Amino acid sequence: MKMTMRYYGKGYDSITLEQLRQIRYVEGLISTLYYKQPGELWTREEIRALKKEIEDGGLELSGIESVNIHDAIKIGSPERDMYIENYIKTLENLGEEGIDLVCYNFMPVFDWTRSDLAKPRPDGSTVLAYDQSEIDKIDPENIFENIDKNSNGFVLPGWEPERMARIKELFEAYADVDEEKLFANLVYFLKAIMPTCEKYGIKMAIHPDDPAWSVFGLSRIITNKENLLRMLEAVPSVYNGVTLCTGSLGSNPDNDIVGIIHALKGRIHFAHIRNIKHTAPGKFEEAAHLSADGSLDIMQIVKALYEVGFDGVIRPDHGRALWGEKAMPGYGLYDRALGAAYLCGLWEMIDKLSK
Ligand code: DNO
Repeated sequence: MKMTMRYYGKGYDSITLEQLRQIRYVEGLISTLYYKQPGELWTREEIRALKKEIEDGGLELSGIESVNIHDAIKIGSPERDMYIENYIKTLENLGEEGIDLVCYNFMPVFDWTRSDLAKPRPDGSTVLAYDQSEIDKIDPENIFENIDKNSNGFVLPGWEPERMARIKELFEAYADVDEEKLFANLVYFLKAIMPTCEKYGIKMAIHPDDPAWSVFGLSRIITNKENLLRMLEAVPSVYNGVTLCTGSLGSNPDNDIVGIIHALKGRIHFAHIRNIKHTAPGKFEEAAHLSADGSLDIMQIVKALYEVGFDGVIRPDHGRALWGEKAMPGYGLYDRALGAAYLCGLWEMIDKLSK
């Protein structure tokens, strides 16, 4: 496995390349062109500039998270073919620049959703938290405002203000997109892009829906083992793969992550490891990576990845906000660095003991 950290790029991230390089456990970065809107074409020059920025900082660009999917593709509206063409051109440009991993999601309107971006813990740190009963009180048209005013001034991934300004219109456009339609639109998209992925060796890694159930009545399909397998079987190319995000899948206590890892053997191209604590049905808060701090057994998860021969890119996912750090919620330096060290420690132990 290759340990990485997520980096939003100069001007967007509170963390510097020097800090990331000094974590030591980290070999590369996962990044994106943060200023791009879903559907916009990425040019080779722009991709090269991102690579250069990271390489000049002494690290490598190990993959992209995310190249976001335009709503027309998810809705299946007539302009989707044009946006798929753009996506293919972006993939070609990424492939020409040597990028072989792309993370994306297929959630309608919202990316990940939380009711609280800074829930205090008894130790004084804060975490992201989700409470369905709180979400039920919020009018979806106001959720952006809720999220935005608590984001420490950062634009959060997947919550682009430009899209959020059109939220009413977006909800209307998704009105008849049920789960079957959304699934068919995902398959249509994947079939169209696979030849390009195969040509360039680009592994597509769909990110699970977070939380792993329908929010605000919008369909969500990448939520459990059965649906993941259905999606992999519908487009059987090895380049059609998954981001194993423990926090997203783990939001539903019925999801057995170790079982999911074994079922997806060979198709997990990227892993996001974080722990969460279930506090009541539909309610959870994020935790330190340490198994004992949450409801997920991170050691068993890492062991399962090892056992299926996972050799892809991994990163510690969201961390707690520690030591007064002001950063993008979930993406501070300190707790993610602790997470990287912990995960590398587990991996080394499992690796050496199994030889
Ligand atoms: C949030 C992230 C997501 C993820 C996208 C992938 O912190 O896990 O925004 O990057 O869903 O497209």
